[in-house]
Parts: sequence; C-alpha cells; structure tokens
Amino acid sequence: FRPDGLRLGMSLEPEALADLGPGRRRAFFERDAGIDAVRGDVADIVSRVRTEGDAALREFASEFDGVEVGNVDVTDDAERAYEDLGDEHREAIEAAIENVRAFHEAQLPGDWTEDFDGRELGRRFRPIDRVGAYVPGGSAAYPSSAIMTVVPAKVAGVEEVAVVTPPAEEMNPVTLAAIHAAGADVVYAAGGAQAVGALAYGTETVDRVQKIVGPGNKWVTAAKAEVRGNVEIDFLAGPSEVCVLADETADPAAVASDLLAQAEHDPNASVVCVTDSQALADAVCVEVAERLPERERDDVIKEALQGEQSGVLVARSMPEAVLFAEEYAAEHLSIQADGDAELLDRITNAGSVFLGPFTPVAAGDYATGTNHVLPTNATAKVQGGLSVDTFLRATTVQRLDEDALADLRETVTTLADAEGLEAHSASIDARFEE
Ligand code: HSO
Ligand code: ZN
Repeated sequence: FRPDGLRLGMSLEPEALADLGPGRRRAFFERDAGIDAVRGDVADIVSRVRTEGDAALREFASEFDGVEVGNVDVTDDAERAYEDLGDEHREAIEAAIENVRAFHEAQLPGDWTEDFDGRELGRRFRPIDRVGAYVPGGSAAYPSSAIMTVVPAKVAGVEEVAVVTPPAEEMNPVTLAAIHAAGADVVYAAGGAQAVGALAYGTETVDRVQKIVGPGNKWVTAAKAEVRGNVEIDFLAGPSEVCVLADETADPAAVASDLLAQAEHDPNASVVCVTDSQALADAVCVEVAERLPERERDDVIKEALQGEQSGVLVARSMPEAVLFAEEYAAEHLSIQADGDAELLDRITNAGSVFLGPFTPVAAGDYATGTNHVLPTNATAKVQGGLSVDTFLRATTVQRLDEDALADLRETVTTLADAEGLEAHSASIDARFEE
C-alpha cells in the first residue's frame, strides 16, 4: 500500500486508462486473494483438526479468537437468538430471506426427458445430502452471508445444512438468528481454517460434509483450497470488488458511495470507476474525498482506495471503458450510463450486474434476492456465483427401444472394436441373438 499520511486528505485522482503502466494493469487485472502466504500455516491447522478433532478446534479458538469454547455445537443458541431478536432485525431478516428464496426458487431446474430419434434421454436434478456453509464473523458481522448460503441450499433440497461461524465471548446475535431463520440444521462455533478442516474431515462434534461453500478471509479461502479434492467447494472467493462503468449522465455521489461501500469490506478490496467522462471522474473523486471522513470504517476504506488495485479511470471512449470492464471481470459490475442495456450486451465477464441509478450494489448485498457470494479475482470469466445449481447434481437417464438400439448398433460396435473393447460390442450384439 501507499503509506498512509503521505498525502493530505484523500489521494484518489482520476487517471488516464491509456497511461496505466504494466504493473498497474496487473494490479487491476490479476487481483490476488493473498492465500499463498498462508498456505503452509493453513495446511498445519487443517491437519491438526483432522487428527485431533474437537481438541484442536478448542485450542485454535483460544489461540486465534481468544475464546474458551464450551459447546462447539451452538444450534440451540442460534434458535434462542432468533426468539430474542427485536422486531426490526427479525423483519429485515425475514424480508431478505423472502426475496432470496423467491429468486432462488425461480432457478430450480425441472427434470426433463425428450425423444431423440427414438432414444429417450433426460436429466434429473437432485440435491447434495450434506453441505457446510462458512459465515464470517470478525470485524464486520455477516448475517447476510448466512442467508445467501443457507437459503439456496435449502431451496435446492439439501437435507442437512451445517453452518460454521467464528466463536466469540458474545457471538453476534443477529448473525446467529439469521443462521437459524435461514434454515440451518446445525450450527458450530468454529472459525478460520480450523472450521473448514472440521467440515471437511469431521470431529467428535462436527459431522463431515460433502461440499463447503461461503465467503471468508484468506485463512478460510486457503483452507478451502487445501481440502478441495477431499470435499467439494464452491470456489475461492477473495476480497470484494466493484467496477462502476459510468458516463457523463451518472450521478457522481451515487458512484462514489458505491465505491466507498465495497471498499469498507477489506483493505484489499478493489474498487474501480471507469468512465469516458473526465468531468464525471473529477466529480467522483471530489465526492469520495468529501464522503470518506463521514464513513465509520474510513480507515479500511482509505486503505482499499489507496491500493494499486483501486482507482478512477478515464477512457477515451465508452467502448474502451467497456473493454476494461470486460478484462477486469468484476465480482460486481455497476452500469450507471445511458443505454445501460446495450452496454451490458457487450459484457460477458461479471459476477453480478447492477443496472441504473437506483440499483446500488449494497441492495444486492442484502436484499434484492440475487446471491452475494460471487466470483472474484476475474474468475467471473469462468464461473458464476452461488445459486441453486451449487447444491444440485444432474444425473442423465436414457432408454432405448429395440429399433433405437438397432439404429445405434453399427456405430457402437465399430467404435468399441476400434478401442479394442470387444465385450462392449458383444453386449450390444447379445440383444439381437435369436
Ligand atoms: N459485498 C459482499 C457481500 C456483503 N456485503 C455482505 C455486505 N454484507 C460480497 O462481495
Ligand atoms: Zn458488500
């Protein structure tokens, strides 16, 4: 990071996209979750949990969270937290759950069968049995992440959803309540790499799961990378990102506030505005400077804004700005520009897209209904975020009648013979023996 205090006030200034050097382009395009630095330590933690079970969970809770954990299983505490919750929080949680459930129910694929020239072929979708979700605690609490992980799993029909969330002297009651309200079957007070290890291998208390999902810090993410292969994972999610693609019609205050919002997640968050308008870029920087001191988490925000991975960039044209956004492949892409739908038509790489002046990214973070567990580090080029698909697997099904098999006979036996697999051919021919 550029050291704090070297500049007076806020340092954000518009930069010409065309002038970015190779190092700076790399900072934008090859964002890094920082997991390599902790891989070794994480491997040790996971292996200790694997061999020592609950005892290791307790020891790491004491060492890293500064908490002496009594019961690792806090399912009942989550239910109690829900019952004790004030109306305001309960209503907000229920409203968010409702919207997330509706959107994810709409994604449920139906089983289908179709006739392909006499071959009856189809796909059926069934849920995974046991899933684990990581719900972060730490400097911010994340009840919303409980909703975004548990609700889609339950909509998909997952029988047993286990949630792990970091222990604390006083666990965040809203997080616990949201975990319960979202429909978790069991809740464990475990955080960090050790929680991922417990879900992957099981302990005396924690039943192992078949797939681990959810966001986390670099320790959690490195642990997911470590256990991948033994257990399925969703993907490796890094610090939050937003790219705002804007033109001169955008409201600078709205753009600035979206940048400030995602920047407050993490000092390594990457927040970018790319625009063809020098006037808008100038105005966004002014708004950022004016609004930053009003924000509670201004220290985190400032670090994120000062990082090489953040900036306000001026392109020579909207097509050039679009190319940047496409290469950046944002977790969140906000388009605040005239003809936003046409601009979107030229974009293929984004985790979630927010169109127009009244669609702040924060609305999707909590309550539009879309999922906020999204691909970062430009992995939006190859995958989408959490959805009901994450919790389903597809099985294909086929049935042939005699004529359909007769039609296929020559094709199959020729290829089987070419592979030297004569018994395969014979299994076809057997159906035609007198
Ligand atoms: N923007 C985050 C999700 C979140 N925001 C949770 C607020 N709470 C995902 O990158
Ligand atoms: Zn957010």
